Amino acid sequence: MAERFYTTTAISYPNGSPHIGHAYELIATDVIARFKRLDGFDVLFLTGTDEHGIKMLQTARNLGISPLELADQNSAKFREMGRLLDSSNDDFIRTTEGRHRAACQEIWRRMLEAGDIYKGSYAGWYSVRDEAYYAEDETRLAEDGKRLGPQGTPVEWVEEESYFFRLSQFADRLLAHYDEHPDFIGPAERRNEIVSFVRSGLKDLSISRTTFDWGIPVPGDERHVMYVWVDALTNYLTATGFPDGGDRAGFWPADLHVIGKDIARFHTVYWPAFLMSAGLPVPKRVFVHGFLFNRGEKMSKSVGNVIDPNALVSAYGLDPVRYFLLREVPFGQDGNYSHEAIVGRMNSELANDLGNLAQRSLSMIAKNCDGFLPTPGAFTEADEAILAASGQLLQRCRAAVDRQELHVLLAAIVSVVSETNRYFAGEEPWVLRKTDPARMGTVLYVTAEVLRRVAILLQPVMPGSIAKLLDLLGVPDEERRFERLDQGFMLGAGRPLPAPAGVFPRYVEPVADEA
Ligand code: ME8
Repeated sequence: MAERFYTTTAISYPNGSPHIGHAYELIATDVIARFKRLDGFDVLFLTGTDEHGIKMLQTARNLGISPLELADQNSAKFREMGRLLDSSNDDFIRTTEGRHRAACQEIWRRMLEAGDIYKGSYAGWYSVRDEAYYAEDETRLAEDGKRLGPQGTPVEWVEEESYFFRLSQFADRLLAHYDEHPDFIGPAERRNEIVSFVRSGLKDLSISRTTFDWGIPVPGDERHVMYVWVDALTNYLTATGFPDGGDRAGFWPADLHVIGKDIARFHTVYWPAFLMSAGLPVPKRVFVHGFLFNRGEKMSKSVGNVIDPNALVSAYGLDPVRYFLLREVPFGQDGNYSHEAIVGRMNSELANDLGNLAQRSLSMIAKNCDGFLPTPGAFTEADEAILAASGQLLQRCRAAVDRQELHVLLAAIVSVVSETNRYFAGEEPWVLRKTDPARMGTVLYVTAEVLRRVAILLQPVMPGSIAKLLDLLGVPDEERRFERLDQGFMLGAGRPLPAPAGVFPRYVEPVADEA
């Protein structure tokens, strides 16, 4: 039976439309899921929306609709974004679903039974208008002596009954876990930050609210709703069928949670502590990616520079956008997006290096070999060198994907494509056409074989365009999995190839309409 692999994105807040940060995370996780499927794993890939909590309630109130209406409208936009981006997620979870309520209530019961939940009171500066607590340093005194919150609304000192989770009791167990599982948090810088945060001591966590009811009721005390992060994190378990079991139960613990840097603590401190308390296994790895900035500026709705993924895809096409986002920014670091950068990558690496190589070699086969893949003669040193370099790619790519170094995956492939271009230029098959047609056939065969290897490995990143390229190379669907990159398997000489066609168009600046 195939080995299982379970990966997730964070679930997004549907209190607005999806932006490029959401698209980035979904695309990256999709590449990992597709890579694992092609590599023979039985994959479960989950994404979805995080629909409870005060933020949703406030946004809905401002819009004059119910929080569920808001969630319905925007969750549909996130689902739509998944389709637009060609995301291969196997499930899309909404935290307002019945299956999720059951899972949250069960994990709560288990934490309670373990003695890790107690009732206490929560105190702080509370804004009735915002329905939110603020820390003292988030508030300020107005001229009339009234205290105001960050939104300028009056706050008052309030004490509220709340359930608490004994997070303070978990520091040692968490530190031991980080120690025994050095790969639990990636990349390493994030791991170090979390370890020092936990070393500095943990406070118990307030995990219920009574001031609003847009959430999952606490079992046995329905005046309380669960703190949104207890609810949100549990989504990963819900999708495996917890607590009922079923077909997906074997997917827990998750192999990989992919999240952004602002929510690392929730996933690497709170989440494993909740699971340890409930007697459940902890996920194997949490990978923390960086933030995407619009030319260095953080995106926010108030700054008005949120990039709509729809706009990007219609400007450049889906696959160039997928490629660009993973190629440009080392995964795990912050990065910038700009029109010039995407056009640069698209035209130099996709249209020129890969697209032209395919177009030139396949057109020569069409013209000079009657459209049949030529039969190669004995391989020269140059042939062997490029075949060896492309033959090592699978191993390099696997290692990169297992560490979520998606930029390393692409860099490895790009370097083989460059090397193949040098090989092709150096062998001058257009000269050989006259002087040594048999040798020309060998060069074209080797080039097509290297393109096959590169294309098979690029499928997860650009599924649509690469499917076309593999069609042009005469690779049938059943030969597109990574097992076909094993030593010994090569393109069958003599296959008829379809008429060549361009796969990676150049980006041309649209000409402004003359008035
Ligand atoms: O945090 N660049 O939801 P969310 C890259 N509901 N990634 C970004 C980004 C940017 N500019 N902006 C946001 C939540 N993200 C919670 C998660 S999980 C149990 C609950 C990432 O809609 C962000 O880091 O604010 C997070 O991983 C994801 O998008 C969803 O963010």
